[in-house]
Amino acid sequence: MAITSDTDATTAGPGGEVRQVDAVVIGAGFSGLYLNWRLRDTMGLDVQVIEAGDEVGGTWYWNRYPGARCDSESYMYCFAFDRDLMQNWEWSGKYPEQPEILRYLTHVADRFDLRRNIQFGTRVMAAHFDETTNRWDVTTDRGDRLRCRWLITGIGCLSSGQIPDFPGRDRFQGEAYHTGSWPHEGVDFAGKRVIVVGTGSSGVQSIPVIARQCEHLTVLQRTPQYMIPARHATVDKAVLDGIKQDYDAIFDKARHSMGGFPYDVTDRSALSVSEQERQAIYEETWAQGGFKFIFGSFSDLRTNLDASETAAEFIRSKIRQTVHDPDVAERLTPRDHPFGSKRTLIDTDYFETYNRPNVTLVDLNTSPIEEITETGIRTSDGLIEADVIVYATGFDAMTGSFNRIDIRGRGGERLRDKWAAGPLTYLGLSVSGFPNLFMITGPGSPSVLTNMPVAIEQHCELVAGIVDHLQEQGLELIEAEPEAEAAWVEHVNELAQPTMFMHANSWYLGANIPGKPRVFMPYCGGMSTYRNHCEKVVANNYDGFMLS
Ligand code: NA7
Repeated sequence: MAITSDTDATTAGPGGEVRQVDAVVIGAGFSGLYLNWRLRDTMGLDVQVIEAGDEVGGTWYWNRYPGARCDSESYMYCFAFDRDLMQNWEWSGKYPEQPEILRYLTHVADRFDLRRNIQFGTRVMAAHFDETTNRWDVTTDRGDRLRCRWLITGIGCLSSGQIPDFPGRDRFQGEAYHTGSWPHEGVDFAGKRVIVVGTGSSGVQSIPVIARQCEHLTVLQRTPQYMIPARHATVDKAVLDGIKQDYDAIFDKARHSMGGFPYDVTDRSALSVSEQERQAIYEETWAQGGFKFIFGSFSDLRTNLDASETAAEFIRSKIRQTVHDPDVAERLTPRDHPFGSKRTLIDTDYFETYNRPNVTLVDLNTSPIEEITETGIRTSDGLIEADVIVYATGFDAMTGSFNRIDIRGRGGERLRDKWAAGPLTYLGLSVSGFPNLFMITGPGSPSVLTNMPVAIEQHCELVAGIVDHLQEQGLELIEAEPEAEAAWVEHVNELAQPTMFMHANSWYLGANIPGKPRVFMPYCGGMSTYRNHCEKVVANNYDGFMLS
């Protein structure tokens, strides 16, 4: 059976009239919704948003797999641009589930009447900069042709799902799904034999839920992961009301923090305390759950291998305590990469799931996949028969969604050619040779290393400020200087070098996609430093940009 995937795209149609607008925004997730409101309603621009899905939501429209949940706490995983919106929305739990986030985003779209200039069910296929008109010419898979002054991408960092090219992949006759393009009607696992391939966030969230629903679940694991318990719970209304009263201060703290969270951050080294004290601190932050284990325990878990190893060993001991079968526990125990080198995962009942009699763990390092057959997946240990295969195999992160669009700048230069050896940007926002193109949370910005809505709002506000400035000054174009871009790329690389991030094969480095250049893509200097830097750029008359 064909695998459902959001990566399908038809070619551009013949096209009719060219529609002139001020701005084309690609995507109607958090970024596109906020930009639409900001540019249209506060600046009076003629904006056209183009969205591939049939509703708003972006990531949260597509990722509907069982157990899909955000690992930022709900009271912080929202917009902060409108006080009434913040005060009126009620989150139900500590971590918001996908349906609740989607409800929130549809509520935002309703509240600000955002749908009327969003074209749904449409993919942007190409965007070419025309140097004679200083405009972007945009075409879609429905044959639309638009000409705009500003081209802004809100296409997400993890939107191009990837299913590895396993031999025989298309032979499977059962149901097969990628977590990132899950059927909207849901999947009935009752009485079925299921295989989940992959143990990143999507696998780890879905595995416990699928295990409870299906007859038998086999998990195919390539890399065991470090995980911190979420300690998910319903949110007491009184607590939420208290937070709301303090929202201004909370968001201010988040905006000026490392990760976009309003958490108190310690500057204590894991190596500066006694073993007993260290264990006590780990136990305390472990009991709180979520990212507080990182931010609230020690400052050097992501920068010092010895410090990181103390956290790794603590988590390994928790796995041993939780998983009854010592052999299974050992296979689930990460040893080949340091704690903090891959995306830290937040789980609910993940390790406990392996105590269920209907769950089997297969280590792909000792039993590699040989082929997919009509009835299941064959590893070197034999055929695992299945009715359903769930590919929780991740995304062509950060650059994949750009490469799917034929973006061409000055002289017809293709963005995908320019980025052939890794993404080149200034501030993760702008690319030299591609005037008036802005990328919300593009590669080279804090993006995926932060609480996304905080990063998104900062970028959208920066873009709105730039557009406003150019309009006020009667200027036509803004474009990154090649030298500033080169210096930024070097800076982003330099920052990453001493961190744990360089010690694992992660999607941050493009390592999950065969042939993708190994370059650390996000900016890891922190939200606060990045924000300050951007403010200086603006204050210094758009330092690093050419305005004309
Ligand atoms: P991830 O985090 O990229 O996880 C993908 C998983 O699939 C991971 O366990 C991979 O193993 C595994 N994988 C990928 N390719 C293969 C092949 N060829 N064979 C076997 N296993 C494979 O994607 P998610 O969707 O879980 O999460 C993405 C982000 O969404 C997440 O970080 C959050 O920010 C939200 P590997 O670890 O590479 O060995």
